Amino acid sequence: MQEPNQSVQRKILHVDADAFYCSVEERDDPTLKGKAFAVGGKAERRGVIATCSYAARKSGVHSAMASYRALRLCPDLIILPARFDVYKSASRQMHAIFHRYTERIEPLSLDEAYLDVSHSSNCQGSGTLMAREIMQSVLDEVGISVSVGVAPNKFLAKVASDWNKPNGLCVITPDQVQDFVFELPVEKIHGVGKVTAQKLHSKGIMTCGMLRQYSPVELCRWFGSFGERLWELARGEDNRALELDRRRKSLSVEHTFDADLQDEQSILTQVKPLVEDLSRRFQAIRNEYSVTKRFVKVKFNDFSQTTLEEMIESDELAPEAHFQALLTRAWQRGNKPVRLLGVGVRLLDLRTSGQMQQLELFERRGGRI
Ligand code: DCP
Ligand code: MG
Repeated sequence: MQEPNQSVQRKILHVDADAFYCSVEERDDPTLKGKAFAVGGKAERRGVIATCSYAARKSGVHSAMASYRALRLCPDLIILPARFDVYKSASRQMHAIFHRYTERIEPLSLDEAYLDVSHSSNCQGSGTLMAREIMQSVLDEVGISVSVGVAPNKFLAKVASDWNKPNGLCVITPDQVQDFVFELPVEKIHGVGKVTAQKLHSKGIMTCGMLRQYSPVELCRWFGSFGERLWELARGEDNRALELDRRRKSLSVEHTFDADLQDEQSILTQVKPLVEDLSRRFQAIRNEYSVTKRFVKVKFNDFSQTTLEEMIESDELAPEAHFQALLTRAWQRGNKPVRLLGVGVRLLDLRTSGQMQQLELFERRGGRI
């Protein structure tokens, strides 16, 4: 569900827990305090770091880094296995706190959410005071610290929550927006990844202030349709409403193998358990979605990767055979040993596509009348 676009001044909070998994681990084992530690997979099983403590970050360790590399950078690093149930429960507690302030919440991940408090009467409507209370309540009740950004839109609220991390609060009031954005490095802009940032830097554009010298036409010539968006964001404008109910667009499972798969045959034998896992997960949501496409992902031993997808035809063979055929084609693109395989499906949301009502109607007629 998307709320209607309003032109009224919004008051948005972006809340993001600090080193989330690690904060939860430290809460449950205070001897970890101040130490370089991480949550992730074992180096000898080719695991990766999910997150690491701020002490570990000083050595250059970061999320998504291979654990063996993290240990090379930081030999004393303690790597703990993930306890997802505990993190989920901490996340639920955080959300219960958010709900005291507003029902307009857009969750982005377990530890991160936008809150639209434009119409909240708590704290006499002060976003700053609500942010302080939320930080304190999460600390008291969940036992971890969060950082909060307060701003008139989503783009700036997210930048702000990162500004004074950890345990930081950053407020950008409407009259501070122009000054704040003027100095903002372009890589902080929502949607600007490494490639776009490099392209901007190569033109000498380092900050949003510099970006403002260019017209939307020029920016569109360089960046396609994203150019127009860049033009707006460089002025601190972002009219995106909160997505209050984020629906799934795809479902996938993937596996990193302990040892590289060397040839096509060994790849094909791995497809069955992956597809079974995917089917099992799909069962849980099959009343709400139908599938439109299947896709596969192959990551080679040099970390390059490729994905391939195809429409799902109505008269299909066993789905496993389809995934096998697709994986073979994807593998042939690199023709190298493989460290990771993934299989997935793109989903059609039956609720928003109107098919749910039809299905319900059909079932009621068929079943009862
Ligand atoms: N996570 C993960 N793999 C990644 C990135 C993150 O498993 N590549 C998990 C672990 C993080 C959690 O998601 O604890 C939240 O991700 P964040 O990006 O918010 O990172 P942190 O909360 O760990 O640190 P920060 O203080 O920078 O927000
Ligand atoms: Mg976080």
